[in-house]
This record gives sequence, C-alpha cells and structure tokens, in this order.
Amino acid sequence: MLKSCVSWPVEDAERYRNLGYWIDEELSQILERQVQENPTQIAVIDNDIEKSYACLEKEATRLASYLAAQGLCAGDTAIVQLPNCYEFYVVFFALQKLAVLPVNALMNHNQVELTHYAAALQPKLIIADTKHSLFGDSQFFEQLKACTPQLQYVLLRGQSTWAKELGEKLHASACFEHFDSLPFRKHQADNVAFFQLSGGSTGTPKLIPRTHNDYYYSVRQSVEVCQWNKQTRYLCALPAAHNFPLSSPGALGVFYAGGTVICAPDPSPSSCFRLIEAHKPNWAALVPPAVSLWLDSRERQHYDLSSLTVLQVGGAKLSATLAARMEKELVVTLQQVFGMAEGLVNYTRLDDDEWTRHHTQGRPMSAADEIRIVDENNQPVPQGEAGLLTTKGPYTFRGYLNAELHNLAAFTEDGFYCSGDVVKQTASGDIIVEGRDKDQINKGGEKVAAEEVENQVLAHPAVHDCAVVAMPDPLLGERICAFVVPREDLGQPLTRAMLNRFVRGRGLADYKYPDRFEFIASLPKTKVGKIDKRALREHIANLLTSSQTA
Ligand code: AMP
Ligand code: DBH
Repeated sequence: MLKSCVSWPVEDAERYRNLGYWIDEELSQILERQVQENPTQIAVIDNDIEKSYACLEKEATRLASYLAAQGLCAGDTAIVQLPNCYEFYVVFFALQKLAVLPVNALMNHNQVELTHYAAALQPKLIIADTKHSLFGDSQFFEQLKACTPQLQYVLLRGQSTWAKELGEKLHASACFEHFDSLPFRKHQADNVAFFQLSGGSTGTPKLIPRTHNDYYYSVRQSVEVCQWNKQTRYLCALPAAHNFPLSSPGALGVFYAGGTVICAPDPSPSSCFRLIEAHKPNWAALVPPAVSLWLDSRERQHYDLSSLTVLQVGGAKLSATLAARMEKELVVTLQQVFGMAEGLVNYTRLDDDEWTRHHTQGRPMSAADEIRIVDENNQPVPQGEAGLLTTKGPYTFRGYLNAELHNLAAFTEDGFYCSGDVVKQTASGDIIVEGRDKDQINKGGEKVAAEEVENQVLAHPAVHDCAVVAMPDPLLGERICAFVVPREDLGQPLTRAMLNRFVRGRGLADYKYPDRFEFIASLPKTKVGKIDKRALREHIANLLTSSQTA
C-alpha cells in the first residue's frame, strides 16, 4: 500500500543530501539528542504535569516497547486522535521509534474523516481519547474493525470501561511503567515518518506522506529562522497535530532547540491568558480569528501577558489592520507564517521592517525552496504580478497517498506542487497572498473542501443539485454557504432546518457544516458549462451586505 507514496527523484535526493538538508536521521533523534544534552530540562508542561526530556524519552520508549510486545512493527500504520496534551508527544515519539506510521487526526474530526483515514491506511492501531464522542464506548471501534481487517488494537486516553485496562495507562502519570525498554533499531530516514493532513479541495481528504529527512529539515530550518534555543517557551494552543504547531517550528522545533512546550487546550483567551501568566511562554502561534478574540477580550487586563515576545500568525490571511493592532496592544513582534502541510513554509523574519511584517506573509524559509508564480498555462507571470504559487524543495512532498490521478493535476510535469494559492512576490521576494484558485473554504485557518460538503448535502434525497462556496465573515474571514437546488417532484418542501438536521446527522466534522443554506432554482454556469462559483460568491456576499444595510 505504501508503495504508492511518491518519492523525490534520485538526483534531487542526492543534491539535498550533499547540501546537508537531508541528514539521514530519524525524527526520534530530535528527542534523543536532548536526552544527551539536556535531560533535566522541562520539555512539556501540561496543566500540573511537568515532564523533562529524560522523562519524555523514557515514557515514549516504554510505550514503544509495549506496542512492540503487542505485535506492532515497522511499516504498520495507526490513527491517532488526541487533544493538546503531554501524551500526544509520548505517542508521537513512541510511534517514530517503532516506525509505525500514524496519521494524527484533529480532535474535531468525526466519523466520516476517521473512517476515511482507516480506509486509506488500513491501520493496525487506534490511539484516541475517551472524551471524544466516538470513543465513549466500543461502537465506533467495532464499526471500523468491520471494514478494516488489520485493525486490532485500541489505546485510550482517559477513563474507559471498554478497551480493557489499557486505556487508563495512557496517562501521563504512569505510561507503561512495568514495560522494560527495548532498544529500537534504526530505520531508513528516507521512509515516510507519518501522514500529514491536507485541507484538500476534493471529495475525500488527502493524506500527505512526510519522510524523516524532509520533515526533520523543515523543523531544523524553522528553528534557525526563528532563532529558537533552550530559553524558548512555546504556547501550543492550535491543534497539536496541525503542521503549524508541530513543525513551524512548533513543538518539534522546541524539542530540537531544547526549550519547553506549554500545552493549551485551545486558542481562546480564557484558556491561554491563565497559562501565559502561570508559565510565561515567550512565543505562541495563532490563527487570525484567535488574534481578534485576544485583542477584544475584556479578560486581557486581568492577566500579565508580558512574557510573550513573538506571536506567530498563520493558517489564513491576517489583515494589515489586525497586524498593527496586535503588535501595539499586545506589545509583541508579529511573525506571519504562510505554510502548508504539503511542505513549503514562509516566514516574515524577526528583523523585517514593519511594512513587511504587517503586509506580507513572509518568504520561503530555505534557500533550496523553488518558487514559481505562474498563469493557468504554467507560464511565469511578470515579477510583482499575481499568479498561482507552485513550489518544490527539500521538504515539499511529491505526491498524495494513493492518489495517482489527483497527483497528475496537483503537480506540474517537472514536480512543482500547485498550491492553489494566488500570490504575488515583492521585489525583495516576500510573498503576499491575494486569494485562492482551489475549491476550498478557509474558515479562519480551518480548511474545508467544497466538494466534500457538497457530497454530503447531495446525499439528501430531496436535493437535486448543490454548490458550496465561501461567504465573507467578519471574524473568521470566511464561512460556508451551500446553494441548494431542491427537487421539484417531491411533495414536501425542503427547508433549511431539514438540511441542517440531515447534514448534522452524517458524522462529518462540525466545522464543515454549512453555516447557511440558500435555495436557488438552478446553479449558474460559466461559458464552458462549469458551475459559476464566482457568481455564487458574489451573490451571497451581496445578500449579506444588503441584509446588513437594510
Ligand atoms: P493545508 O494545505 O491544509 O495545510 O493549508 C495550507 C493553506 O492554508 C495554504 O495553501 C494557504 O491557502 C492557507 N494559508 C496558510 N497560511 C496562510 C497565511 N499566513 N496567509 C494566507 N493563507 C494561508
Ligand atoms: O495553514 C497551514 O497549513 C500552515 C500554516 C502555517 C502550515 O501548514 C504551517 C504554517 O506549517
């Protein structure tokens, strides 16, 4: 199955190795080197738990030993769905040591997403949290097992009455204490280490194979750009599994630099301010809507947030107005981060001038990142003009898992990944994100593939046709609007309430639900007969404006 992962052409791989980008080390080495250099330093703070590097390494090794004793071995796959917590990192490194390849699902992923990951990966193991509604009892696990013949093991965080007693063991205070540590053999650093999730623009979410070599380089280079060191204290408030807080430089960057990760359950002011005052992080990463919430929160005056020196913002476009307000009112330096789980990450640099920090999304982190801004015929646009961002480099993937056809469209013939972002580049090489040419809604950093939502709505028997588009939203930037053409031949009129109830019953992640349904007699078409989504976006935007002014 993993044979269908596309790797780098031999000559590129050789070049990346010769230039020192790929060092043929596994991700687990990030932790091992700190155990040599920094064993007593606190690696992770999660509420009242403080764990040193030595502890994290010991507990990851024990968990790996336990899983090996159960029969898991290199090349097996797993689904992990954990909240922001210490155990997330124990599990991450345990699986890396074993060379078991996980996909780290987000906590707000639901039945539809997990079922799809299981179908794509045929995992042997699921590690989840009993707080998630799917894992409160055994029903969903049994259901998955029925269609995933390999699936045998489940390990739960939290109190569980159904997954034997193992569930309770995945708790920070006693991670597999009675398991002796086994030595783990080295694995090929060219191999896939885990699967990252793509926001996607197709009917089913795509999995991104990330290798040890490429991901490790992206972490090291991010640490270099951000100048992280042992004094770095990073507030991890975005979902730990997301590429941004995992690797830009994120928690893995902290571990590489020997600093401390402070886990926050979510990016809300009520969760974060308390933790900032208590644990004094100097860096944090947010999406733009969270920045708005922080700025407008009345709670802010009651807390000492002065330890924060840099606030990274990414995942969706930050307005220059918010950028300026943020630096002034929070007394921080802004770092814009424009990245993608597929690879390429751009940062504004800490010493960039104010205009660059406020108005651009930064520039590629590596000299080896190749950027081409092109028109729809893949021809470069003149410098300074907007075009489609395509890229390749030592940490940008070369193909989604099991997606041969889709990969043909997602890459140019010479291996550049077509990101679907419309950008322009300033004379100094900084990138400004202007928009997007992919069928996706970016709900304040949470990406939703229109087609995935359309398929769910289309499953309703009274729906004849459907098109999902972004509508403007003051806080999130965009929300989801579904235009629905009802079937005429059915007696009972279709209502918004019926559609809402129907979609909510389908087991899709909540953030993918349409925020609004609009009925329409037929979908507008372009000259070439495609659904005219631009017209639909304009239509809903006008409707919103006129309802505001009415
Ligand atoms: P994904 O492929 O799901 O990892 O999402 C990556 C996409 O998020 C990018 O291709 C952009 O469309 C969007 N994105 C990420 N960071 C930024 C940013 N700082 N500004 C604008 N868009 C962003
Ligand atoms: O949105 C993203 O996917 C993203 C944003 C910032 C990302 O993957 C990253 C940094 O690494």
